[in-house]
Amino acid sequence: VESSIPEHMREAWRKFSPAGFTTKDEFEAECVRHVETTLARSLYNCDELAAYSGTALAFRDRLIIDWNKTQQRQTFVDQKRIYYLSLEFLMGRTLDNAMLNVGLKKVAQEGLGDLGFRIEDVVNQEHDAALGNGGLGRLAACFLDSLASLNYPAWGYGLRYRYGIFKQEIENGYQVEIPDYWLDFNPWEFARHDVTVDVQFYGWVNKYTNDEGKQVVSWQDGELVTAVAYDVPIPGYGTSTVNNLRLWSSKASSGEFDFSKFNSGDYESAVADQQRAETISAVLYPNDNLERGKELRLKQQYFWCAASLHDIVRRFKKTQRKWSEFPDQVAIQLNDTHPTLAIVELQRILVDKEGLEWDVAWGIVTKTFGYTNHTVLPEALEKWSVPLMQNLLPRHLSIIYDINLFWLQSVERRFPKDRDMLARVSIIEESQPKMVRMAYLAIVGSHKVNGVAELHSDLIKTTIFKDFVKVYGPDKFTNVTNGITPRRWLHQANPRLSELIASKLGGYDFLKDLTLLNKLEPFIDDKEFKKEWAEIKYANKVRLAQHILKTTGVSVNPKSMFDVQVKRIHEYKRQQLNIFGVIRRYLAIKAMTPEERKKLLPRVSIFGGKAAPGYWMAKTIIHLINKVGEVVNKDPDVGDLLKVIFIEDYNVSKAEIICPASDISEHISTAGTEASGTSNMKFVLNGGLIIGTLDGANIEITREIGEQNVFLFGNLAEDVEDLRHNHYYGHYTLDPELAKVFDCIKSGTFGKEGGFDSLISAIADNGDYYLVSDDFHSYCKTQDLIDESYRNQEEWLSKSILSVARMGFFTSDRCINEYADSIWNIEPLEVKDEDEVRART
Ligand code: HBZ
Repeated sequence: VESSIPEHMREAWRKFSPAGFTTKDEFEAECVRHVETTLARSLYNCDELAAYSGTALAFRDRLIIDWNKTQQRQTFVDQKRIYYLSLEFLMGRTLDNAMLNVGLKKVAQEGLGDLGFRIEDVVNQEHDAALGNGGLGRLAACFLDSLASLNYPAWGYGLRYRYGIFKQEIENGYQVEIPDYWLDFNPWEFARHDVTVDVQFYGWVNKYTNDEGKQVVSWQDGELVTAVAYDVPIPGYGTSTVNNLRLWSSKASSGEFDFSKFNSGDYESAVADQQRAETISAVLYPNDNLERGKELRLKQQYFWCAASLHDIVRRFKKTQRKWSEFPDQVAIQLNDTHPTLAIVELQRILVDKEGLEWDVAWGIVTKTFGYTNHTVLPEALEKWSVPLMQNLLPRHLSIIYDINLFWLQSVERRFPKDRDMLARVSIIEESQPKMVRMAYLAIVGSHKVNGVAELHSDLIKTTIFKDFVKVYGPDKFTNVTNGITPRRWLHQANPRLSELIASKLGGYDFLKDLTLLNKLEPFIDDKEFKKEWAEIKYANKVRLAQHILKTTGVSVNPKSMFDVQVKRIHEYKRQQLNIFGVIRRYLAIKAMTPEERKKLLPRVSIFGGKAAPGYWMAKTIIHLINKVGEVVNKDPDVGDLLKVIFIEDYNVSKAEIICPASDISEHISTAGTEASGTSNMKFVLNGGLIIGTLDGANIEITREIGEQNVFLFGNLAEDVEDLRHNHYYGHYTLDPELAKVFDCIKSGTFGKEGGFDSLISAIADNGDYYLVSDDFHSYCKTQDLIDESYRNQEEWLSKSILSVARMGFFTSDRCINEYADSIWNIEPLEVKDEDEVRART
């Protein structure tokens, strides 16, 4: 490389290359140096935020040393890499995780103590990196952790949104959205102003025959926007591998910036152009499982795909390999259909720019990509209008038409004269306007398609993609059940439980091989162990109770059963079923004599989650929960027997407090709607039991931990269609107990009469699409069973321990190994000793 230091000068270089701190004193020196010089503060004005900054910068330096080493090593060895394309990376906080991953948390804790700070206060200063909506974005973050921890050569590619998911405030029981400007101080990113890509939009397609008689296609004019790379180091646990997450930020292209406007005095419109470019990466779309077809969203998608593909291709070209080797060097995984344009972009690069034959190029493309589907909900399947795409990405649209032509020809050969089949599998939907079906394009352009839990992967094969199974056969479709990283979701979120487990298992190896947890099984009847297990759960509940008191002003008794449902608010996830059940409980308490009440088991119902700002029904559900809370929490008849809490602004760092503190958590989606769910795994791993439907990963969790340890209820996925049909065309009867709940709401018990009519109507009058009434009775009976079970604390504890012992399967390490073996075909690469790396570069 031209920019490397000449051989004879490397000695001096090596002598002064930093090694990174390992001791407490070295940490303190680094921290103080950063506070005093990087931040220009002193011991006279160092608050917790400055202490956080100093600590973060010290750890950042540490990470960078290993990051550089990892990148050098990966470049030198140059084996196949995996590129994970995701519009969302819901990372949460970084410092605590970084300290644990490099094994220096104790050092930092003692060092900060010397400097006058408590590590928890320092860690709490950090702003969440909230570049995601929910499960899909958090999955991407868990995968990055596993990829690094398992030493896979991997890059994440995403967008550097200026505003992450909005902050949620609750005002008079209503959700209010506040912008999340999070970049004020972000020590974890490195702006690479030298790594840029110009991305083109609009313009027109020029097709002509060149001097050699060859058909040439070029995409001309239009406007350019520059993508600037921001790199985020991703450390693995217990390894020196530090991978890279590259996030693109948009700015006006310098080539494009119209200086004549400045010179002619049209300053305002010159600045406006600049702002328009910056808008592309300004904000994360806050919808989960809903697609709205906005042009800016399509711009985001192409901007990010084009920049990432250009970067990947640039890296590949440096190796001077033949194009046919591209799929041996590069695997690209599409996290949902959001990056599907990457398929089209690679085909465009290979055909238009590199001059490859269409079929050769297409062979390379399909070997490179894999596509993960995360939903079967029809309203979430992405479609883009053809006129919109024609205007914004004319060349891509024409490539899509060609892809579709060849695809339909191949279908026609297998199913001659089946016009319906052709119409059904066409990438172009013949609607008004025509639409590009992104999932179909993703399937046709990939060599593997996977769902995220067994039931979900079966469902995509029998419902939304069944014709594709007919054409391709079943082997193209596979399952990789989701998982979570035990580093964050056990070790970091629940350090005492992690420590207790380590004390019995002889160390922390289970964090890298979660199946070792099964060695806990012999302890399910160990009195001393159970006592400690129970104490830890109680302490975690006390901590959550403190958070609740501080943020809502409501005091909850940590001796009550904590019943938690935290996730995005969505009708299919059925928070309404939960709150109706709470109202039933409230009515039951009200009807009791004081003697009867004394026999009851106190409960705290805890909710949390954001509604998409435009999703009226979800916002109504939030409102109802808050109104029920207002009434119940101050009702003297009820006292401690029932409290209803809505935790504002649920996010990753709050999840880290909530998951370890639950006794029972709710995963109660209509069967067949939740692709997997991942919070179910987080709760069980932290010793909570779950109530759930036979949906998503609940089914596999049940299989692993045993039916006797899960509270299952409700109709099965296979029966949903018939039930719905009956709602519309048969005789519909509302569950009588649910009818009483509705009467109570309608009478104005929880605020203004009629305020919740739309919510009730959807169930009572409009077909009850999500089967709330069908499942209500079974839900309530199961809740009663939970009360009974909780009375027997000894048995409850045994269930809790046994469940944790059997959760090994749900580590994201297992997922990543499955993807690596069956989809990506990549091998781990350990970062060797520093000197060896240097000697060879
Ligand atoms: O992905 C979730 C699924 O609902 C959940 O069941 C699964 O466990 C998880 C990981 O596989 N899906 C999402 O979180 N989806 C989104 O957030 C989303 C965001 C933007 C969209 C569509 C979906 O345009």
